[in-house]
Amino acid sequence: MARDISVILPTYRECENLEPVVSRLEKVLEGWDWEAVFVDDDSDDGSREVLLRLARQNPRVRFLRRVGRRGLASACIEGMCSSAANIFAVMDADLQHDESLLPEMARILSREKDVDIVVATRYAAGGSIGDWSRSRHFVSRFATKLEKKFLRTELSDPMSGFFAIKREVLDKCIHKLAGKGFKILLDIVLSLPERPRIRELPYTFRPRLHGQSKLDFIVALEYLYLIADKLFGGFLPVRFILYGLVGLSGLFLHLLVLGLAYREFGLDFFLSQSLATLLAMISNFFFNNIFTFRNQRLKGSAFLIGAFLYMLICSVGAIANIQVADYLFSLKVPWWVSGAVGALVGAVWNYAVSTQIVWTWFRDKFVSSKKRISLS
Ligand SMILES: Nc1nc2c(ncn2[C@@H]2O[C@H](COP(=O)(O)OP(=O)(O)O)[C@@H](O)[C@H]2O)c(=O)[nH]1
Ligand SMILES: [Mg+2]
Repeated sequence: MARDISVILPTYRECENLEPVVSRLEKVLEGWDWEAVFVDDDSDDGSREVLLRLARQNPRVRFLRRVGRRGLASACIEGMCSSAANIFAVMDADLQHDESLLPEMARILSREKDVDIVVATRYAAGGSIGDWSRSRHFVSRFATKLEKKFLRTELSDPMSGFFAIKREVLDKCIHKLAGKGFKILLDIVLSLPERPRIRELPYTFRPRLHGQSKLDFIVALEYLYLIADKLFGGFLPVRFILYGLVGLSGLFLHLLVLGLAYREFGLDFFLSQSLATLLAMISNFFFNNIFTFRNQRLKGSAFLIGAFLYMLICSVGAIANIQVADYLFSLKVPWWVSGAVGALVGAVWNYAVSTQIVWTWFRDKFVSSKKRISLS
């Protein structure tokens, strides 16, 4: 017998919220055949002990422990895949989502044939977004506008993390899901072959009582990444676009330093180009580590050794760069064209080799598998 509804709760360091969330579910879902699936990414705050106890005491509670990985979207997907229910509701485990909406969600999806997904929304009439910080407000509104302009899913709150979906609807898109980042709802809606029929239920987003939000600035990046992936992913990998953008910022810095050193301070062209190359290399490593390879980000000693390795590899590119630039300059090509062509020659080498060596080979060898947690 399949349960009526399975509530999937992704958790990371929510130790104090786990028991209260189960009691609230018991209250609101009385009369339903429900289960709660907690998907915890190996939290180190004692969540595991609490979840084990809850799962042992209460047959409605299940606990899926993931190790070596982080990521809200993939946690939700795996939680749904582990369940035999016909309706899945994805809900945060931090008590910010209003669980009293769950019976209505289950009612709509079990009785109404023409609804695929029910979304609890913070923006529709009657809904509110509680006590978010101003930056979070701004990011959320910006992302929503972006989504409305480019993707037009007709979701009034595309960043909502509280929704319910029928099993057969999920089945239609499960192989296409990016499964990355935080915005699982948008991922599902954009991966379905046809526009899903959506019903929205407004609610008030509650303030957090215990624990901390894991999503703030990063939420914007992940969200933009998902939108870019859906827009261009088919023919141009987003990582390549990011590498290109970081490279452009490096080129800008390169020309700025070159201009200052050569024109303003009257240094020799060869020396100026070398200095510009070194600074651009450091800046490129830093930003690639934050943005382009954020899923494999190097930290602590791995960051320092990785930076050294990156510079070593890039110095081969840099030698080619400086030689080419110096040669062009000697042919009376303007300083800024010589500098830019040199930097481009170096960039091709850097991308090809450093990607493979620094963020793949070195990381696999140096960073212990426990620390090598990637956001998926
Ligand atoms: N399994 C898992 N859950 C996560 C991860 N990051 C956040 N969560 C959970 O996802 C839910 C929403 O996260 P939260 O930080 O409260 O986001 P906010 O409400 O948007 O500030 C909470 O239940 C978190 O514990 C993660 O990497 N893995
Ligand atoms: Mg929250």
